[in-house]
Amino acid sequence: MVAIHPLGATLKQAPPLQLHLDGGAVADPALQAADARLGGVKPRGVALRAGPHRIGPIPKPVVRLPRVSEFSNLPFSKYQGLGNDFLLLDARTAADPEQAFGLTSERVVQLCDRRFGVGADGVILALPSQAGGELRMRIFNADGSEPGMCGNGIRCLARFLADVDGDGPGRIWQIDTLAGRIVPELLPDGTVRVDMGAPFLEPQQVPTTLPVGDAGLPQGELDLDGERFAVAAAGMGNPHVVIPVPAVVEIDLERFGPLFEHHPAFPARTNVHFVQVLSPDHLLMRVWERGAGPTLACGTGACATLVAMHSLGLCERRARLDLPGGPLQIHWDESSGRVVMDGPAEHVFDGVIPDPEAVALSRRQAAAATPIGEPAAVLAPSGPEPGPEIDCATVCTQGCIRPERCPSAEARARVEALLRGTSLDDLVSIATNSLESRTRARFDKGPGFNL
Ligand code: ZDR
Repeated sequence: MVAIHPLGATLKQAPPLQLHLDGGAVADPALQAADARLGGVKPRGVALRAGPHRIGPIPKPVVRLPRVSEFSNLPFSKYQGLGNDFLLLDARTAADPEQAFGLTSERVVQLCDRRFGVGADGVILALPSQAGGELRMRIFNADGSEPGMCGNGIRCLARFLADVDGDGPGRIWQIDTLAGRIVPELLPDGTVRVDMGAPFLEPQQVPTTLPVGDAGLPQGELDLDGERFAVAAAGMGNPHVVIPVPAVVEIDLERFGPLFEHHPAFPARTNVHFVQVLSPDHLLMRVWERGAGPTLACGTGACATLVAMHSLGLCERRARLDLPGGPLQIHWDESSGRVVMDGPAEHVFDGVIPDPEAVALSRRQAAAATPIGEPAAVLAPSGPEPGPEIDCATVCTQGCIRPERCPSAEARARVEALLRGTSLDDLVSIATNSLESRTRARFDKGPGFNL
């Protein structure tokens, strides 16, 4: 039986730490500095002029990953924020951005599958701006649905943009999302601070059928599977239900997560957060994400949780929220009403998914070239469109971007074939002749040639 934590009750004592995961908390002065900077930011939904971007002292582009227009293949980068992982696709310069990569919800589901695909909690597209920002973000959950916002995802997007464009600390992006303008900033320690905007506390904005209660946000008690929970709800561009409990470790997430997600009180379904108060500035959470299931972290969820818990009188306006993947620092600024989130975002790896049609064609060619019963001598190169020549030393510094036609792999294969088919004596003789002919060439150029 799950005990109900009475909403709005004053905190008596911090229960013992049960799922504590240590991590790099960000010092308060840094957050205060952010508040000062964020003071002038206009409310979400208002079309803003693209603000002047503060470009840090770090040099301009060093590495530029291939653009969608250059390949029929699908180049992606995988990033994670506290173990909430995403595939990042850069369609900022695509000729037809909305059609870029042929993304359908079925394709998203397949890409996110951890066994039949790359594996991720979601797919994020960087698109050209439409509402005055620098760019636009679209996010798709692992089930192919499209939420309005994603806190961990936008930190990952900021880190990705900085890596691709060669930007450094101090860089701020004005990013348009379905939830309005969101403003991430790269911090000196490599983590990302995000101005997440003001929370939505009206029931129809969340959306929820729960009425606004004494705490000033949607509240109520819900029956699930014979158990009763006191809950509060808040929107951060996507819906969240927050359920304070004495011990999150005791919650059967697989049982109650889906029941809350699909509860009729949340007509657009909801993200689900069980939260335990460790101290007034330290909360412990477990997350069930709409469209993704149990995840290691949830940025918008941590923001909604702090807003709900503070409204209920259960924590301060600024707190550390420990998620299974690590901590986030959240501050609900009193003067601006906006929520600021600090947390990490890390590059995991880059990859390329070959165009399925090119793969199919190449297999058909290989099959046609192989007499039945005999093995193929050489596999046909995959893909009918060879694509432009690339300089591996420049574009492949984060990993091979075109493994199916990799010039260095070809060169390595030729060298290996030479080594396999040549005796040591012959190799020594080749090297000696080569040295001799190069030396002779230098002397032939006459005196004064600079070695
Ligand atoms: C929880 C989330 N990953 C984040 O970090 O904010 C957002 C993903 C979108 C979520 N699953 C939803 O609202 O459907």
